[in-house]
Amino acid sequence: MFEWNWNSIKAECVAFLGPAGYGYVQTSPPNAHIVGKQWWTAYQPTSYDLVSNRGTREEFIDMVNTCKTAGVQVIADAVVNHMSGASAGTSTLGTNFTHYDYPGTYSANDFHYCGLTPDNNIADYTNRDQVQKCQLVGLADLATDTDYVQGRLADYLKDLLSTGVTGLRIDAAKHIASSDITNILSRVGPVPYITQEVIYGDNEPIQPSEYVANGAVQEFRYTNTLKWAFTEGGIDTLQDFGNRGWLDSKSANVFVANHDTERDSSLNYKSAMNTYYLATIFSLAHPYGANPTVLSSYFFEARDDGAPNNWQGACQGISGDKGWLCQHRWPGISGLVGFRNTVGDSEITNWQTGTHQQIAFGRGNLGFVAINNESAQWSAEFTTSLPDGSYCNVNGGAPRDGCMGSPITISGGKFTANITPRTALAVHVGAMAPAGL
Ligand code: AAO
Repeated sequence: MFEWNWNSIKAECVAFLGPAGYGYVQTSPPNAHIVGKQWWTAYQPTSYDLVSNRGTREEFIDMVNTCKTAGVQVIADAVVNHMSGASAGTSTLGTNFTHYDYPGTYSANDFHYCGLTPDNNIADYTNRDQVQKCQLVGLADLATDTDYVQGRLADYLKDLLSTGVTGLRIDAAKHIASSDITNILSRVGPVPYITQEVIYGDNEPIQPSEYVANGAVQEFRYTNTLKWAFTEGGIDTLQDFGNRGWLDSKSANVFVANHDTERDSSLNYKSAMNTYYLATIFSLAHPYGANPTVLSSYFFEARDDGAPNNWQGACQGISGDKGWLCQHRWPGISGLVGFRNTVGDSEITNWQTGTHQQIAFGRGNLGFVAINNESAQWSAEFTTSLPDGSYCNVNGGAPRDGCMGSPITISGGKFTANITPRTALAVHVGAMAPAGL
């Protein structure tokens, strides 16, 4: 829930996320940061007080507890590689800082001065020392290899856990040696879920696989490959991710877009011809990536555009296409959350293709999905391993009050369908059509 404030997430856990079956909600960074309206101010910490543009410590704790009661655990985005990029300023807490001095938290000897580039900034991603000891885009680089910094970061993470948080996203993990993260986490104790941002780059020495001992790792090759497949390569190339040299499925945190890639490189809500929606349906239906993430974000014109409406996430009531996008509520996305919860880790069965941009597959005998990423209708007979019966098409959303659209009748494992251009169909045993439909 990129940039949503705590009160809004709290309300959304009860109103939608819990009932739809989302297991976790990931928040933007909760700690104090530089002031400003740009979204990325959140990625320039000034201290570990939980006072941000998104709310106070009390509001954060209230949100975490309410979400947990609604069945949704909370992942906090932990910015632990660096402090601010400013030479001096005031924080969201109202205190003053300079680039290498954050009174009460860090002072000059807690930072790396890499001395490897003229401005101490990373210039060459093929140089491991630069990536881990120089400054990422001018952000004061914490000496995460020192006892004090490791202890201070562990204290912050312990404090987050004490609020009830059970998951952490480790921001810019590539810029911290994996062994330093291991050390910090050993001081924290068990953390139920960790995902680390380690962007795979061609010819870079630091590999995502170095980090799996600490928890899940974000697999950006998946993000890039989905864009390629849905826009040019063909989605019939996406049956198997097992032998590409990527992260193992159980360690891979996958997504169609995150808050950076939606601005820079991946499919996003502006993508033509429904490819973003269909790719998200695919990522929830396909078993690769034990932990798929759905981005919920907001309309933007320029890269830096900050959150609308004073960070007050809302899915209704603010002028439609200029506000919060609420992707987590899109019927096909929330419907596929129920699909994924039902099919669990079942293997792919009954893989079928039409053209290169038309695929269908089952998940054991529990679910079946067909994706038509083609500008023509896909009329076919599909073979499934599902029990005979009448199913709701959950691409229309969760069937709380009956199916949206006509039910799909499976007989002898088979059904026929006319799938309209650029749409999908998904059925599972947890969403049978009510009798009489
Ligand atoms: C802001 C201003 C800056 C200013 C700075 C300091 O924009 O102009 O210098 O303040 O005053 C966010 C924003 C930044 C913002 C920053 C701080 O994105 O614009 O800077 O907050 O406010 C690298 C890191 C990765 C990082 C990414 C942005 O490895 O960790 O850069 N992401 C996280 C967050 C992000 C945040 C920060 C870190 C900082 O998710 O929101 O920044 O806390 C290659 C490398 C990657 C590298 C990228 C971009 O990736 O491999 O490691 O990410 O380049 O430099 C293909 C290639 C792949 C390539 C990718 C690029 O996929 O295969 O190699 O394309 O798109």
